[in-house]
Amino acid sequence: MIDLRSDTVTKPTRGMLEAMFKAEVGDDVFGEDPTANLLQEKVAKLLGKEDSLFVASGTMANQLSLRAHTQPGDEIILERNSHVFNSESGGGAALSGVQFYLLEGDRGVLDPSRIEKVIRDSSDHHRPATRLIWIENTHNRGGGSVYPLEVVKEIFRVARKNNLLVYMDGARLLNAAISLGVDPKEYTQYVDSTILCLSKGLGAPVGSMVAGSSEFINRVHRFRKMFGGGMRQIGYLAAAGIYALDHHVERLAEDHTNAKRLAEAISEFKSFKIDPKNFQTNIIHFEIIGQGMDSKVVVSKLKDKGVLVLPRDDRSIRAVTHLGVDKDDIEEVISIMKKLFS
Ligand code: TLP
Repeated sequence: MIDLRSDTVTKPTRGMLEAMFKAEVGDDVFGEDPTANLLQEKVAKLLGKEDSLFVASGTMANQLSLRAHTQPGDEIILERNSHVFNSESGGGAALSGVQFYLLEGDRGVLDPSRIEKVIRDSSDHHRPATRLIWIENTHNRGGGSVYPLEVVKEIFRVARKNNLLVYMDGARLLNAAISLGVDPKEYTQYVDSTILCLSKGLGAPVGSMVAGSSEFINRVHRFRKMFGGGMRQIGYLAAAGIYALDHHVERLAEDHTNAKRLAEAISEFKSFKIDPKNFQTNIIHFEIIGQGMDSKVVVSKLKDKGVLVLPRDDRSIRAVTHLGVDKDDIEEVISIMKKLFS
């Protein structure tokens, strides 16, 4: 099977498994896991923040950050297709008691001037308190779209002017940085806190990192414990994360090239519509325009030929490249699709 459903399907490489096998471990709830401590220092340095913390998943990283940054009743400004709003089981309402002010983005990317218009008047007690501007980079449902640095800088300026914080769901932050050819700190200098997932394109089996000020991470740490996310000998998992950061960052560019190649090939097929220019990283979306077909049909025809993709809605499909699929696999997918759909 060539699995293009998500970059979460990656499995540890041999080198990663060896690094995990050799990891030195201790009880992380006592703060005594040397490999977890090393990973946390490494990520704080990579992202230019005072501290970072290993947590179980991207969802947990987002939810803990939301809880640590806000009070119940606060309002968060975010894009309407954000992961935290659509795909985290209503956690923002359930666990933090916050409400969301949704804006429409351009393939997920928010316009700073529109953000500024919806910030609440803090002197009016009828209004909820706007607390946080939440951006997602790359934006998953936007098609792996990359925030331009200038836009993040301007969002930060608007936030500071209005006494607000900026948070980045950077599950795929390194895809964004690699795509622009910049150091991730170019982004993180303009956000108060961010996450980074180790178990997506980076290929680790488990784990995400939250990074920010020491005071913020201390709060996140407390909530991680409260929500049952304190884990013991996590060095085995942290070792996979360290290996991923040492070996799998630069290669994200290959995933972007493979996604671009697939998008360009699909744009030639009569049954589908896609503008390859819209896809800068490892996620592509294509619309079904062929008669008598819908997403279910396309997904099942591809599955019969050994290719897995995800339906987005009735007439749209998502495909994601990652370290488990190489250039030859992509050529194979193109030739299968040519036979089925061109
Ligand atoms: N996205 C997953 C699934 O939820 C659909 C995927 O396959 O794309 N932020 C962003 C931007 C994400 O895309 C995801 C996962 C998360 C957070 C949550 O990460 P996990 O799955 O580790 O909880």
